[in-house]
Amino acid sequence: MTTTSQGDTTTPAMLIQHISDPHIGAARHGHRNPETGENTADESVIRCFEHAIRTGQERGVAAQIISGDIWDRGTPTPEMIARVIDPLRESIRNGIQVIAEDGNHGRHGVRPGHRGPAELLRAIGVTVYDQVGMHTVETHSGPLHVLGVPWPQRAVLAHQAGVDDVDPAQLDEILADYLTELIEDQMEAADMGAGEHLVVSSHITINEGTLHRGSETVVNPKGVFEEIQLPIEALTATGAHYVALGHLHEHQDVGPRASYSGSLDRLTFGEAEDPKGTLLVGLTDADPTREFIPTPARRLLNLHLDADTEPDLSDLEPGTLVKAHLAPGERVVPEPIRKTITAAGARLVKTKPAPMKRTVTATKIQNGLTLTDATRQWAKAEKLDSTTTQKVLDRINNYL
Ligand SMILES: [Mn+2]
Repeated sequence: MTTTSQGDTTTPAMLIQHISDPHIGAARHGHRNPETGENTADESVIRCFEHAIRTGQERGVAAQIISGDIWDRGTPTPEMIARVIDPLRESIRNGIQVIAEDGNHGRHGVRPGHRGPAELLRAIGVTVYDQVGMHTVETHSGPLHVLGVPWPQRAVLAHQAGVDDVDPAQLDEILADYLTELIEDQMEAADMGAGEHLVVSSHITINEGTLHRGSETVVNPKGVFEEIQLPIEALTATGAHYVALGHLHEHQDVGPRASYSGSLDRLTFGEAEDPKGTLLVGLTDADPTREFIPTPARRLLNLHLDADTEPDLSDLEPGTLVKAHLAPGERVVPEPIRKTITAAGARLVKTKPAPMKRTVTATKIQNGLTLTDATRQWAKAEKLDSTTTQKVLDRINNYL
């Protein structure tokens, strides 16, 4: 457990848990577990989710806020729905308030106007937001106000705002202004007592150049083109004690009062090195405290045979999933390395060949050049040394 940043020394008035992007049902790089018959990727994301929810219960949090992408798609199987409902029902039985939204993945495959899977959680007492709105829940530590700002899908916002016939280049700016006004309207209408806490929860991309997307763009290459972005100020200007962000899968703080807690598991090899977990957030009158609680995320290893053909694999832990980056010219992972991986109880799940060596360059060749001159130009563009150039010319001359 590490504290990512320390707020004021004031004793937290309320402890909440920020969870995001569980992606239940994400089967990437999974295989059938012979002991259980289940997909190992399914098992891993569920293990992370159950661990996160149980940790919040054990630490006696007042609320668990899930900032979107609970499921990997909008049409989860009944079993995947049950795997989410079971632990959350336990939280509610323990007197924990649960607040959640669908996120972009929860909307995929769901018809406009139809309910996404998160809506099913309402039946067990979860507070679900599907539009910009304030929700006040009574926790065991007092009232908590949660301003929900769901994933800002461009088409949905444009429809809501009644925007048509505008310059497409200005559409996003118009919609960002519209969304910011919706947030401001909610704050003006808010009824908050002195000393009460406000949290904003949103599945959103904050448009700051320093942010890292993590695996979100890989698991969802389309979604980022369907959304609009907001500056963080649009959310922090509410005066919220904490802004719980979801959507970007890399855990990162956005200033003293906002964080992406990050996905619960490692979904792609791009995040093999990233810590995964949830945040315990202590709400105070000043900046919140944030404690990162790691989840039992699966181990992924990028094996760079392109940099080292005889890597030291003595530390390889059982269960590790391996992606081999092949050396140039190799087409398969060499047998001894494959054997070492298997003997360690690890598993080779992906092989990436080195990029093809470029052999021909399109050099701009003028009309009327002799073959010798054209060859010299090409050799220069390819930065061939004089000896090699001469060899090429000799070979050509032999054919002439
Ligand atoms: Mn996500």
